Amino acid sequence: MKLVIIGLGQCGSRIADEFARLNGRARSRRGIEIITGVFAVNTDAADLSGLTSIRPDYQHRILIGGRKTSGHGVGKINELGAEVAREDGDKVIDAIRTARHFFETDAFLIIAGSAGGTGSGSIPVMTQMIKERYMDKPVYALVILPFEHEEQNEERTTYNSATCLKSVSSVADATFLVDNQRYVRKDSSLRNNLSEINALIVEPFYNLLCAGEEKKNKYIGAKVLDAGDILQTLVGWTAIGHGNSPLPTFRLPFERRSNFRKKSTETHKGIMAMDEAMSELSIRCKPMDAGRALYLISAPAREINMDLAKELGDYLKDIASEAIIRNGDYPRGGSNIDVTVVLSELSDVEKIKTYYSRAAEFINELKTRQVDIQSKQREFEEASKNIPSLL
Ligand SMILES: Nc1nc2c(ncn2[C@@H]2O[C@H](COP(=O)(O)OP(=O)(O)OP(=O)(O)O)[C@@H](O)[C@H]2O)c(=O)[nH]1
Ligand SMILES: [Mg+2]
Repeated sequence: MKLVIIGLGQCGSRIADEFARLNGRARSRRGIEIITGVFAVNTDAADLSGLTSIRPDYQHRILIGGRKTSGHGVGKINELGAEVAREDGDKVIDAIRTARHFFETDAFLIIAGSAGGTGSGSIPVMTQMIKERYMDKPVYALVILPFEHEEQNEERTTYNSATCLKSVSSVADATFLVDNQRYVRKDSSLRNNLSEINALIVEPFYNLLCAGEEKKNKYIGAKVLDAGDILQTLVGWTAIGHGNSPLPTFRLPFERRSNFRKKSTETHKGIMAMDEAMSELSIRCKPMDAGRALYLISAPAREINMDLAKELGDYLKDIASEAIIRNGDYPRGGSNIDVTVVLSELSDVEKIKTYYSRAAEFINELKTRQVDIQSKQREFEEASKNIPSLL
């Protein structure tokens, strides 16, 4: 499957930069392309020049809102981010057309952090503009939710996230949710290392996008997971994850022939990898709430067999019993069984509901504060009523 990637704001641009590297890896290691164009869009000129892998020209690193922000960002006001996107979004639409292999694109993936200003405000607007312009291609959003410490310190963080999520989910074909905080738990030393978090965020897309693009027979699975399966799976709120489990590095030749013990070891390793994928999903959610799901097994050809595929299918059906499940196998990779899982059409996501209710409280508080301020101002004016003015 081939994507056009558009990163908005600092967070979105950096993750788009990471996708550019992912495509470089697919090209150099596997000789295939999974991305037809990568663009970064920001109101902040300095952030755009800090990227490393996206082409360094104004058609791939696009500055918007130059007049309003003088190239310094919108300072967390996502309404301003939305306004700037409405005014300058055409620059992005024009740039997309220049992508050399644009006609091969299966879908768009638009990325932003929900808590800032530029990305959070512009992602719903850009998604809508691109959908109107390219009606035949699905547009997916990848939204990065803030760290817990950001939510605790700043009400705007929650408010921006709520408005961003409500708006983008109403226009995007599917919205991938990525909770920054989940990546901190995986390894606490990552807290300050956003670039390592970004690499973890894009990793599950690697095999998923590569599997359907292979041309050589030996890398084509018995059941190929291609763009059609992915497009059919992605609807509404979506989580993605992957896990892997190492295979023995050395095996005697006679063990190659499938015997019962080897099969059950592989199945066990496959289940372990799927377990990891489920517990490392990009957002905490209940598999029971998924209306659609997919899994992809990637492993050396000799390790993939019918039992493994069936066991993983049964396992996923057990925990996501309401979901229509699609699957595939991808005979690639060296020393791991790798399992990618996508849960989509989620009917409930606790974290999003919390954003909505906290933002509603915040709006009420703002109204009360406003009334307070106005009455204090009136008192002040009243007190100065009998004082002569020098003007
Ligand atoms: N995973 C990840 N999160 C990031 C990164 N950069 C920023 N964030 C998160 O994104 C949110 C802030 O959004 P930014 O992208 O910095 O804001 P912006 O869209 O540039 O908007 P303004 O700077 O306000 O104009 C916070 O929740 C950060 O934790 C990054 O490189 N990776
Ligand atoms: Mg910024």
